[in-house]
Amino acid sequence: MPDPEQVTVLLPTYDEAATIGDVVDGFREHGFDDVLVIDGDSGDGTREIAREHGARVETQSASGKGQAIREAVREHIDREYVLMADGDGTYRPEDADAMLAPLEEGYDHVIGDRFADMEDGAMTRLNRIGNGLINWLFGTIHREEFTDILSGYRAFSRSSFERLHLSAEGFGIETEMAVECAKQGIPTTVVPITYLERPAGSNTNLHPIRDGGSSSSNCSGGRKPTTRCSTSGASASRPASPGR
Ligand SMILES: Nc1nc2c(ncn2[C@@H]2O[C@H](COP(=O)(O)OP(=O)(O)OP(=O)(O)O)[C@@H](O)[C@H]2O)c(=O)[nH]1
Ligand SMILES: [Mg+2]
Repeated sequence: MPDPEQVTVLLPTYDEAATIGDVVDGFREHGFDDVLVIDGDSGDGTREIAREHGARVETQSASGKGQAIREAVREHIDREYVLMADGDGTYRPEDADAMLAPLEEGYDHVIGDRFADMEDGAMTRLNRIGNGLINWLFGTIHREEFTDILSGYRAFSRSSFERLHLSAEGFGIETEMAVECAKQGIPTTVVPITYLERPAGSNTNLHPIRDGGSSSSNCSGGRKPTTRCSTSGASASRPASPGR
């Protein structure tokens, strides 16, 4: 597993005052000394709480989760690896080691599979169905089995992120990252994680119809021609040079 000193934990937030303190504490207690909160100009004190709990805090220059992630990685992170999660307490710092380990085994992008262990109430029935359709569509078009392309728990090398052509402003960013990993032949793998229900008192930013629509349209990869890349089997594309 990479040394925590090589890793920045990246947390995009918009109005997550109810949870951000515990989330920052969780990752710091797990040994990560650089926790970056990229905030969408929250009005509920998210940034102040994050700072009090020891995070580095930046306010994004525009809006949307996608824009926030792109700006954060390109302008505010210089470490080799990024561990991206949400600020709403749905992803566990305890899964961080498993997420990061493949980055030293030749993979450049890791997707946390929420369906491996999903807490009751963590995802609505409608969202489960939408996720299933989007993952099926992605697999059919790109011939890659990434299992859970909408997952917000990701680990990746900063150098591989720079190779992705990303333009999604909002929640389409996860789909776009998966599409680009397939297109650019980025060695990608999937690891099982636990997905928790949002704690009481925190509110979703997701709109299932609007955001589901943008994710499924991103699935095809827009106007660029679809290229296939090598597939190693059930759940991953092979690293270019194992054991790196
Ligand atoms: N910086 C930034 N973060 C955002 C923005 N919109 C959402 N986020 C954050 O992105 C993360 C994912 O958003 P969620 O609302 O949890 O979306 P979701 O996980 O698909 O939906 P839930 O099932 O309700 O948790 C959270 O930490 C949000 O606070 C934004 O415009 N800017
Ligand atoms: Mg969430």
